[in-house]
Amino acid sequence: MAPSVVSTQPFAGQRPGTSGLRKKVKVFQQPHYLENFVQAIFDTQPELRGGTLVVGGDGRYYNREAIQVILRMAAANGVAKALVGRGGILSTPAASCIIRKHKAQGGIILSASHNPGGPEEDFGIKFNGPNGGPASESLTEAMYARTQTIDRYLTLEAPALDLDRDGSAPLGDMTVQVIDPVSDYAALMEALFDFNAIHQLFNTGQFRMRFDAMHAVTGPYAKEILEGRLGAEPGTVINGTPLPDFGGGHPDPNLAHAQELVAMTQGHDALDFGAASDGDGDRNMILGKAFFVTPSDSLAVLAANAHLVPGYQAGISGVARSMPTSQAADRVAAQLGVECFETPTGWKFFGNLLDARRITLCGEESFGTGSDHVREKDGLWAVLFWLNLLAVRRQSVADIVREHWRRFGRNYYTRHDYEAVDSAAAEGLVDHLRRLLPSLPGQVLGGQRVAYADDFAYTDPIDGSVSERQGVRIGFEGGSRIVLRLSGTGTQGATLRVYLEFYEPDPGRHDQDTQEAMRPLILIARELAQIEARTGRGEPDVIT
Ligand code: VG1
Ligand code: CO
Repeated sequence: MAPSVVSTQPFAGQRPGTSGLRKKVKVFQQPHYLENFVQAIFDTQPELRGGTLVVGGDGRYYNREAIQVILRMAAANGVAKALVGRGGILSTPAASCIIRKHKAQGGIILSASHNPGGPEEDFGIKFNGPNGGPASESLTEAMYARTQTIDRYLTLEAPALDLDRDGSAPLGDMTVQVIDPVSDYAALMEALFDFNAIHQLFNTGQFRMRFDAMHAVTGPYAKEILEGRLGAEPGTVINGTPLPDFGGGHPDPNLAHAQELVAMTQGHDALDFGAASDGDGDRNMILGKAFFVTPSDSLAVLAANAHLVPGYQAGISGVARSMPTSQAADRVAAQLGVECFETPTGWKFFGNLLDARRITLCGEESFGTGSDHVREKDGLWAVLFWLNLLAVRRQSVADIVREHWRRFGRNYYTRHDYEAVDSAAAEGLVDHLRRLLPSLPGQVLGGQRVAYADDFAYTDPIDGSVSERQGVRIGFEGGSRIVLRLSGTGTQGATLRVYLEFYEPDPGRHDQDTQEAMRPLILIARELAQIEARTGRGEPDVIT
């Protein structure tokens, strides 16, 4: 089988966003569209020649077809071995784990994460490097640049491979090995957490939980780990079979999209613990009995309690959070006497800090938490971490969080999303804010004085690379913040994200309703950014 060279022409717009290239399935189905981007990966990643490539995805519509295309192109581009998850399935954190464990030169993950799936919905592709983490900004820029000059790609004429049975088969000069998508990942979890303690917690019969896989990739992982290895009752995992259209929903674990699970944690028969993960398994939502843990608080609680978990019992070296994430973790880091970093949005910015062992834990407000065990955020990992804490501390989720607030103060936090906004209007809004920034410091808005106002820029402390224009920050004396940025993962118009935070040290004021408590700040943000006038939207589409 000799590789064939196919002529092609560049497509506009193949620039990866916050997490890979995401477009409508219909866009990816255009002849040569996927191929061009995949060839740009091979052209910018010479280490893959003669190396090992991990391939898998979240099971969404077009996953299997895309994997066959990628495997033929990998063989034609001289990859020696491809490791593919059975059925084309690999969660994002499992792919990261497998790249590291098998010392692969990289991995291609097919996912648009929490975006809906199906013929009319979204598809995505991202490249992770040999450390198991998302390609850096300079690498994704190099890929993008390559897509703009590409004139050929390499592939093989070959029939589709059977991806549903474990084992090896040749494809040209490459070996394709179909592997169990779960076992390496499950073994890693078992090495980090006290499975006996969690098993005992389930055995008490006093503890009831559900894990909502949202018809997405974590179903098989959660079933094997929670029901199989930890002895949770059968049926603990709900919506546990990955479906190409995720059952028609948004596989996004938040209060808006995981309502079925949220309802189970409320009322007279409420669960003790509820958790959910997203399309590709890297996000998590943590719920207690009638209690929602904000992702920002979750990171802070995990950092404060890490020493109680076997994998982190020696302590943590540092913490990092994305800029819009609340400053709750900063307070823990200060008390532990470890470093704390503020990075731009997106997991790729944590990679260098993790590789350099400057941080052990990191997280984002967007339901992402993780550690140095892989180089991606990891939904099931966060759930197991919480279960381990519940088993050791023998307290409810709410009690653990309330105690945390008493100790560190509470960072009230909310995010308001305005989705599918006209792109020009959204750009105009951000430009308007940027122009406003120099005049804000010192001004008193709604009774609070502005301490600083800037467009966030980040200098990576390890390689010195600079990332600018990462979101508008307005900080007040006393710790409140308003942050605004445009999403880099959407596929339709623009999504405006408004992040709001205020700090309350007084334990007597820790039980306020979040939206009520944040009202003054919400109004300041709307007015400053002229949201309604510029976008025509009076209220956000999604509040988390
Ligand atoms: C969003 C989140 C960001 C996250 C990214 C990928 O990006 O805000 O924190 O890293 O999604 O997550 P944006 O640019 O839309 O705000 V995942 O689970 O969709 O891969
Ligand atoms: Co995701």
